[in-house]
Amino acid sequence: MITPTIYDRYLTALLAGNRQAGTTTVQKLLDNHIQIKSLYTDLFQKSLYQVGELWESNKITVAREHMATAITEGLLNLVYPELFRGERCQKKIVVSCAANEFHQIGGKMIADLFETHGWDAFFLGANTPVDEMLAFIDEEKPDLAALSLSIYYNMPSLKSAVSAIEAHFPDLNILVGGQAFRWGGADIIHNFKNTHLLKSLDDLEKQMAWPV
Ligand code: B12
Repeated sequence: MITPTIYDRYLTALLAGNRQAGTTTVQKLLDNHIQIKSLYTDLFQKSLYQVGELWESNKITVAREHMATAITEGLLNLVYPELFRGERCQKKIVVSCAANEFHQIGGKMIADLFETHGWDAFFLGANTPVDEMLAFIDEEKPDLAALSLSIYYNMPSLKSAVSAIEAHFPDLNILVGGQAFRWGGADIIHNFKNTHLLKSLDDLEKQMAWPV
């Protein structure tokens, strides 16, 4: 469990650039069998949202925000051995960010969570051009696709990606999510029959046995 003391110690280490202390905290939580979902939301996501607020209110520099983000991406790799422990279910998902979307940590978490449930998760990262995404889906023939969006003004880009995927792969279900949907966007998704907006990792886990 992530107590307020653990969280505060972690955030202090993150902002100070103390990778060793950050690693120790995360490794201890993993050794104590913390749920991956809790580690992701209650430590990594929570601290990065706080970093975002500090950055927005000019309390930390862009450089310090970049450093905290880079450290978090490194710490996510500590979780790697945990991802593949469960039984494999022979299902595939392709997870990506839309074109012009550079926030990739949320999408990576989605891919990781599917991996812990036995899926083969292909994570394409940030800013994937639509044509490249289509070509990859065609090569891998996944059971499901997922798109992550953080910036609301990138909604047209997400819409283009969803529209192209549905046109080329009419039977493929598409999950969309990310903090861009805090500011709206659900109406856009309603126009696509195979596209489903999920608000959180809890909602995602409920859908994990997606009927594909
Ligand atoms: C790190 C960061 C960056 C980095 C990203 C690097 C990287 N490697 O990812 C960089 C420097 C590139 C960046 C750039 C920008 N950023 Co920025 N960034 C952040 C920051 C601090 C953390 C992002 C993060 O990783 N969060 C943690 C993850 C885990 O959270 P998450 O993405 O929400 O994901 C969770 C859920 O949403 C969900 N989820 C996510 N995807 C999906 C998909 C599916 C299918 C499902 C089911 C669920 C799901 O699951 C995840 C786990 O729970 C945020 C602050 C914040 N509030 O997040 C600002 C933030 C997102 N950025 C912001 C802004 C404004 C920008 C810039 C426009 C700044 C600028 N002027 O250049 C650019 C835009 C770049 C672009 N075109 O994309 C604003 C967005 C405000 C808004 N209204 O849209 C924020 C909120 C900062 C703020 N104001 O507080 N940023």
